[in-house]
Amino acid sequence: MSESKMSSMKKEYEFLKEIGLGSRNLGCYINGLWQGNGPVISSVNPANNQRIAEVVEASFQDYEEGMRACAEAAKIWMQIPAPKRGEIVRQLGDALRAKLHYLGRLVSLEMGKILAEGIGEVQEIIDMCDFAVGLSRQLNGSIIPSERPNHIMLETWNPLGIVGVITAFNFPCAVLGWNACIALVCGNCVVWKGAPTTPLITIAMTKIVAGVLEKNNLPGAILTTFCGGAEIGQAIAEDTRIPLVSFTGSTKVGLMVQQIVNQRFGKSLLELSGNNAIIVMDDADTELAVRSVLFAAVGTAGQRCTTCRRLLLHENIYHKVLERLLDVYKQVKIGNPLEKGTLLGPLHTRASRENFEKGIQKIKSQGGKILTGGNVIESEGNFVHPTIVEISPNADVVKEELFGPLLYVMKFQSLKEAIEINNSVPQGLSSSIFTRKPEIIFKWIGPQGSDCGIVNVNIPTNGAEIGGAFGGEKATGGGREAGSDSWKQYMRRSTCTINYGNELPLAQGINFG
Ligand code: UN1
Repeated sequence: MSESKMSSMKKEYEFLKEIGLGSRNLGCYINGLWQGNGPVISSVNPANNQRIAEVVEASFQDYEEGMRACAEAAKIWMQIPAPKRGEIVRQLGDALRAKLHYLGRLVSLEMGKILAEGIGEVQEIIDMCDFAVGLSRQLNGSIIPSERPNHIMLETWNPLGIVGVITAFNFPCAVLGWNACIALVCGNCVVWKGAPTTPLITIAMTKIVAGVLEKNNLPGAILTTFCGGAEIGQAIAEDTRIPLVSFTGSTKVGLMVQQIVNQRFGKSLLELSGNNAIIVMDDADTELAVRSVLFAAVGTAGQRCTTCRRLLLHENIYHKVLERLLDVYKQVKIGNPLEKGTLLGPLHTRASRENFEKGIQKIKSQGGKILTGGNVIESEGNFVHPTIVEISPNADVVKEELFGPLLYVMKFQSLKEAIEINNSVPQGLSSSIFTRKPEIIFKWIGPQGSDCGIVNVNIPTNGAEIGGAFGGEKATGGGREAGSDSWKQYMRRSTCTINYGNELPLAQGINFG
């Protein structure tokens, strides 16, 4: 089967050639070669529901073959010194820089987010590469004083072997970047299954990594990629050759993944649903808050896990902020995500649009009052209106994550009440407060403040930098990816006690015969 039949490709998609894509693409990168023996699927443009290209997904045989090659490659990769592995990741950063605009365009085309966000997503991987290069010289262990004479204790960090990465459609390549950059410098091979609806991004991203591996005469299987659905995800979760499975997706599926991985004593790293609030106090810079809410609630058409879903306004500024926000919402340009000036692109699939419609019905039935939007846009794409709903924080729908440009607004009287509302949902990913008062800021970030993994002040809930650890508590799954000391999850810790004397003193002073 020919991998690229460019002649049948529409003109607007011709840029795909630049990142190695054709009208029919093999979806598995196995042992340095492209293949695919599973079902043939179509990648669809969310702006018009027309086919962009075809992809051949993985079969179980493809999976097995890929895993075998990956396990072999792991033996080689873990022996390469960490700073040398860092050098490969540095080259990956450069390869991504060279293709930033093409890849960003593809993210926008296939996922549906606006071009600036598509490019931003690829930039996030480049930032991760830079971070990981530095990290490759800082995978430091420690020396611990031993209580025994002529003994020393060391803590060293070793690779796990293979890290499985299952990513979602909303960040179809950045989340691979968070995991893979760190996993690779830590000495692990990576097995990646991207979202079934963003296979072209999975393939294009893999081709860039493959190019770097090839150039350095390294086994292609250091990154093993499968396009596929839940069956491949399940195979990864069950596979005892994969000590760590990083999963991004819904709380419901994440719980299933965790249980399967737990059963075999594997480790899982979960980035699950968010339900993020912005609190605006009555001393806040309201203009800053409005701009932040716009980006956080409308950006990526409300399909980030960090999207602001709940806006908590102090009663003294409630009407002022709401009026301003409604005014700003009227000016949001909805349309083709690739066109300049568009702020709101389509939802990712037809099914997401239907879910949005159903969600609105449920919201109304639970007493939600639609202040703007609340309907889909009749067109060939998956467009919906940006929506603001006035609702009680106790309504059941408020506890659920509904992907779409949907914002619940609610009123509060005191900081204590606002924090209680913030913490009252099952999820615990991101949160933000707008205030200038130090006493409020420090309460907010302290033990009785926000219970989320990301606790912001005067910035949106989304758009986190890669330098910090990214992830959330409660039903968000507890995982931490990207920066800070997240790398420790991608390694196993060895506590080594070395006796360099001739006696055998025992710990705790035990005298054993
Ligand atoms: C996600 O939605 O899965 O903080 C990740 C942000 C981005 C990552 C979002 N840096 O919004």
